[in-house]
Amino acid sequence: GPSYEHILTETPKPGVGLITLNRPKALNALSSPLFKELNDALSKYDNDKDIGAIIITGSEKAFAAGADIKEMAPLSFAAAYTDNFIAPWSHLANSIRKPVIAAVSGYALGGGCELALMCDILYCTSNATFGQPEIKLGTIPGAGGSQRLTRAVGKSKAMELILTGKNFSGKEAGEWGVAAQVIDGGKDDLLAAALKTAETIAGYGRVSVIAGKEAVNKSQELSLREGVEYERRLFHSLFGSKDQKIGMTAFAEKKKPEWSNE
Ligand code: CO8
Repeated sequence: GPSYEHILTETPKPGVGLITLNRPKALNALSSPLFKELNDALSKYDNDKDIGAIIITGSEKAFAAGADIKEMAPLSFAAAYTDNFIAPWSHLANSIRKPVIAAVSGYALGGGCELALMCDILYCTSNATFGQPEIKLGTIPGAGGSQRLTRAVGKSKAMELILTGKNFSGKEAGEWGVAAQVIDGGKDDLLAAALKTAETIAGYGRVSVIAGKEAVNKSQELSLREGVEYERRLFHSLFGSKDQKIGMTAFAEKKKPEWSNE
C-alpha cells in the first residue's frame, strides 16, 4: 500500500480498512500533514470496492491529544481564514460514504474528540479520556465539537464541558450516548470489538449500507418530517437494487444471501 509518515493502514479482516494514527511522540496530535494522509487513506478505502467498513484508531495511550498546538500557536487570523485552516477535516464527515468506526483508547482531546465524534460509530475503553479543553488555550472547538457534542449529550452538558474544559471518561461517554460500546479492557479488546462490528457491516451489501448511513446522517440536518420523507425516497430507491431482490429472495428460500453490491 501507500507509505505514510504519520498513519498506518492495513486490512486486518476481509472488507475492513484499519487506519492507525501513528505520531507517538506527539500523542497523535493532528497536524495538517497527518490530516492530509488520513484524508488520502479514507478516500482510498472509500473508493475500494473490496472495503465495506473503515476503523480509525490510535495507540493505547492516545487516540489523538488534539489539533497540533505547536502548529497553531503562531497562526494569524488572516492565514487561518485565507487557507481555510481545519476545513480539510470535514472530508471525513462530508465526503466519506462508507461507515467509519472510531476506536478510542487513551486521550481524545480537542480535535481528537472532534475526530472521534465525526465518525459514524464510536467505541472506546472505559478509561478513555475525552474532552474539549480549547477554552484553556484561549480558543474554542474548531472541528465541529460545539455542534456534534451538543447533539450527542444535549445543550446543558455540552455547554458545561466546553466552557469548563473538563474531561469526561469513556464510561461517561457510554452513559451519555457518545459511545455505542464501552469496552472494559485495553486497546486489543477495543480493537477486537471494533473489528467484529466492521466485519459484520462489511458482510452486508454496499448499496444498502451506504444508504443506511446516508439516511441516519440526514437526521442530524433535517426536520423530522423532511428526514422521514428523505428516508422513504431512499427506501423506495433500494427496490431498484439487485441486493434487495437477493436479500428478500434468500429470506423466503431460507438461504444465506450472496450480495452483488449492485
Ligand atoms: N499538540 C501538539 N503537541 C502535543 C499535543 C497537542 N495537542 N498534545 C501532546 N503533545 C506533545 C507534548 O507537547 C509532548 O511533546 P514533547 O515531548 O516534545 O514535550 C508530547 O506530546 C507528550 O505529551 P505530554 O508530555 O504532555 O504527555 P502527558 O502524558 O504528560 O500528558 C496530555 C498528556 C494530558 C494529553 C497532555 O499532552 C495535554 O494536555 N495535551 C494537550 C491537550 C489539548 O489541549 N488538546 C486540545 C488541543 S486544541 C484543539 O484540538 C483545537 C481543535 C480545533 C479544531 C481543529 C483544529 C485543527
